[in-house]
Amino acid sequence: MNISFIDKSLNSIKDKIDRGVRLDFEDGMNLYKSHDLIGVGRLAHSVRQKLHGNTAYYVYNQHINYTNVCINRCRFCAFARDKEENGSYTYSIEDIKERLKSRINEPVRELHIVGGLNPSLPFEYYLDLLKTAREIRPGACIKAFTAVEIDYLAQISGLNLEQTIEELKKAGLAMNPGGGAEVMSDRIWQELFPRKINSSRWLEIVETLHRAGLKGNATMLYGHIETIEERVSHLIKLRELQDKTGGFSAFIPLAFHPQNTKLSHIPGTTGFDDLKAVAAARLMLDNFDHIKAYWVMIGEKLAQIALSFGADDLDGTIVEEKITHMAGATSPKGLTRDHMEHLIISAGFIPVERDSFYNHVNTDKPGGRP
Ligand code: V47
Repeated sequence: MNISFIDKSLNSIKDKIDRGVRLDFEDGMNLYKSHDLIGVGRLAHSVRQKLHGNTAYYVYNQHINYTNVCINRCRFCAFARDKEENGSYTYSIEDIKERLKSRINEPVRELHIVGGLNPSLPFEYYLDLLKTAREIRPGACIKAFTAVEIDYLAQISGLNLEQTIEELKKAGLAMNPGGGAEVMSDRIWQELFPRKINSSRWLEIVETLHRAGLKGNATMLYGHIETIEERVSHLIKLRELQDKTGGFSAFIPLAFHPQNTKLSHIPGTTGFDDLKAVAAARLMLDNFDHIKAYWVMIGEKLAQIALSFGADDLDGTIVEEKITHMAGATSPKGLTRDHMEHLIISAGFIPVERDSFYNHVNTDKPGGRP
């Protein structure tokens, strides 16, 4: 493809992409430093089109944040509370049953289940949670517990890490969401989330999950105190693990929302940052099949545009997102399937409803709809 760049340094990156040569750290830096957003976006779009043509994915999902009580108290988080603090909550298994049953007439394909590290909950609670979800929603994939929660569960289960994962799998765990790594840098770990596992433990847990046969996602929380060097290095660490295990399904850039956090003085990300994060990820993560534009964090309008900047997936319909909305997100709390498809079609793509593993569902209907 012929692309005339405003930023001529993108020519050498294009040349590497054309020759199938992996981009290195310096290329990643150049992508992030470049002000030629359209040029970077066109490069990312060409890679996205090769992989997925005009397809744009979404999933019909339900989020359950079972508790916001958390001992980690990360400085970027507006969701967590201490046990006795105003606004703290923990769902009982009965509450979770009710939440699942309240949407039983909807074709939910994926349950996204994450929460804080609440010392009042025993390991059996997590097993019951999974078993309950599987019983009420046998047709949905249970995508639950980030590496941070898995590490914690291994501490309270009385089992080793591998055995803990096996028990969770037996109870219904099928996949892991990508949160918890934030930006893999010791500096950021010490400044923003020193009580949480560090990057080497996060990588170790995720590798163990992948080796146990569980696919998962990866994320990067950007737009706070990180440097672009740290962003590029984060992407390269993910790419190296993916080379080893092939266990990552999608990458999701997460735009930092500062409201109600200890970092509320930091301005939120800009549209430029958000599109650049999607495009740079598409170009650097050459061994990831999917890049999600998470509409909850970047808004549905920008997520739609991100489909032409390297993203191939808008994530899900959701309905009750809490983590970002407590930090000031102004996006809706959920999208109807019609609206999701409208966003995709009006951006020139073909909507395909998927399950958690990117199998197409409802394929007999145009646009994958029942
Ligand atoms: O790990 C916390 C982030 C993550 C804030 O795997 C914040 O399919 C922005 O991981 N501003 C949880 N972000 C969300 C997550 C996720 C979301 C959607 C899909 C998937 C998937 C995973 O949210 C946390 C943290 O990185 N987060 N606070 C905040 N103030």
